[in-house]
Amino acid sequence: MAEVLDQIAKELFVGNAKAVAELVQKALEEGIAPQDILGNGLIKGMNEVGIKFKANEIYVPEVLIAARAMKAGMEILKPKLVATGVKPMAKMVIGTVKGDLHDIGKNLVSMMMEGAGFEVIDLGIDVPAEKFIQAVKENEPELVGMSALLTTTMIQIRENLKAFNEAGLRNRVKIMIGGAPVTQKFADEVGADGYAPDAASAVDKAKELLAIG
Ligand code: B1M
Repeated sequence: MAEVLDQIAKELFVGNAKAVAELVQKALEEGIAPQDILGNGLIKGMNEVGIKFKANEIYVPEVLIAARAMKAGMEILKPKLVATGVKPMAKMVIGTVKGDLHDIGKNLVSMMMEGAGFEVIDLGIDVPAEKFIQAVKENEPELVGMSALLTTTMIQIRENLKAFNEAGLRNRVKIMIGGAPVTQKFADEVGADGYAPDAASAVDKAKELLAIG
């Protein structure tokens, strides 16, 4: 594998946004295919971030800095990927539920999902059921993610699932939930398809739910 791709992965892991952007440009100039740069450079680096984060060897600030480096690389790469018609692995709509303004964890999940090759449509915070539903109708994602940080707002997830059922959309998407007060038990109770305790596990769970290798 080209040396420049290893360098991209390494610089992404340490969060060096400037170096990542320059190396992506260099890789393109060397004639490396955009999907190779994505898979064997950027995503490879971000996977490593996920592994270390899950193992508590690095923490939220490092992940945020790595995600910023990923973004810098993607800004250069995205137009080339679009031009070569490379499709994202899958599409995900994500948001923090109605009444809840916490978004740090949700943003981390979004970044890790993007880092893994998903297209993420982020609806932001305080997202009512109708907005999730509208976004699913408009974007036809395979996956919907709901984040809740308060015991008073996590019950909103139950309402959202009801609304998805009533709109006849429940079987069209997989629904993954998370956030500090959310548990697997709660996910089972409300009938969500999956739960993930952290952003790196969210990527694994999403791939498992969508049967992506
Ligand atoms: Co708030 N807050 N807060 N707060 N806040 C908590 C959550 C709280 C535990 C603090 C406490 O009392 N000890 C408490 C909740 C108690 C409870 O309900 N059990 C609380 C409270 C009470 C409140 C207010 C009500 C305070 C008040 O006004 N009286 C108020 C509510 C506002 C509202 O939402 N309506 C409030 C406000 C705020 C701020 C705005 C000041 C700020 C949020 C800023 C922001 O997000 N932009 C804030 C913050 C920062 C926190 C704490 C300190 C940190 C949360 C955080 O970002 N953690 C928090 C205490 C704490 O957790 N130590 C607290 C870091 C983040 C990376 O972790 O979000 O858990 P987390 O995300 C993880 C996982 O949970 C998971 O992956 C992430 C990364 O690994 N995950 C998912 C998250 N979403 C996922 C989705 C998935 C999968 C995994 O699939 C879709």
